[in-house]
Amino acid sequence: MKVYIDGQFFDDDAAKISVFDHGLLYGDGVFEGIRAYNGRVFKLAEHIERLFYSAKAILLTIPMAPADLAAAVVETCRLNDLRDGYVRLLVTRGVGTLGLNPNKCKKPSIVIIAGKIQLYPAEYYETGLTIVTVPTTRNLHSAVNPAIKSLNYLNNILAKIEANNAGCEEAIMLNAEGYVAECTGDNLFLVKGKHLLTPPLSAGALYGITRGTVMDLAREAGLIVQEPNLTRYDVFNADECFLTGTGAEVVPVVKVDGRVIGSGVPGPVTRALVKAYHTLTNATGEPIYV
Ligand code: PXG
Repeated sequence: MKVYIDGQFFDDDAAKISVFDHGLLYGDGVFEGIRAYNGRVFKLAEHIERLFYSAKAILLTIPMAPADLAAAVVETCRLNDLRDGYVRLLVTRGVGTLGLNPNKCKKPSIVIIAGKIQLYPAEYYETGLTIVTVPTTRNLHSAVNPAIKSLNYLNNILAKIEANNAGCEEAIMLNAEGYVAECTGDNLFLVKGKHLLTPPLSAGALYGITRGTVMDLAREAGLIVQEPNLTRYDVFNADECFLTGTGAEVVPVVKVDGRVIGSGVPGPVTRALVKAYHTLTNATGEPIYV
């Protein structure tokens, strides 16, 4: 594998970042998780845009123009003969002192890893996930804003550990007010009649790129897409429930906190959206090989 670091490519074992990089010392940095399908990078411009928004929010100047960064992602995929895979793009605050002051970090580092992704087992898409609500709540907007895809994912990692301890792969995270925010690495959707519902970004959901894509696909399919505040009660009484994310794509949920959702099997709307999403991922995106 060839890993991109600050304009150069390194073999796996030579691809290293300093222990004095504040990305490691403080989780000070931002990242994106991107998928490639069928020789194309899916929604690349959207991921680059979100990376720049995250960076702006933490006053991190990415030392590269968006178009050049997008080209570097494609180049990294090409050098690794990637047709279907996963790209981790990150920007760290860079090497600094042992104090947390980022002003001591003179040069942010850009890393691009193009590899394979560990997917959920295929059976989950057939039978649906069982998930739980966990005690760790989503970050407050007044703290590290949940819209920032920062290198400090500890809050979500704690929620993931709580999910795993309960024997589940994913977990619903509520916000501090008790409304549903999202899952640890996925956005949450409900189907209720002709309506497709997902928590608003103000509830603490990440501005998920798969979320946006699925909302578009749902509108095209004639569903009424809304973003109301949602509670666990709404989840329990939905017709269908599913999660979206770059890694998970569109994955059905059939049980939440011991309550069976709808008929207990992945529903027709979820199945149709899974199919529409696959069609789109296979046919669109930034070409890697021209
Ligand atoms: N919420 C959170 C907190 C996320 O981290 C999503 C929602 C879905 O967003 P996208 O833009 O991907 O639709 C994410 C994304 C991983 C992994 O390694 C995590 C994500 C994406 C890809 C891989 O677990 N999280």
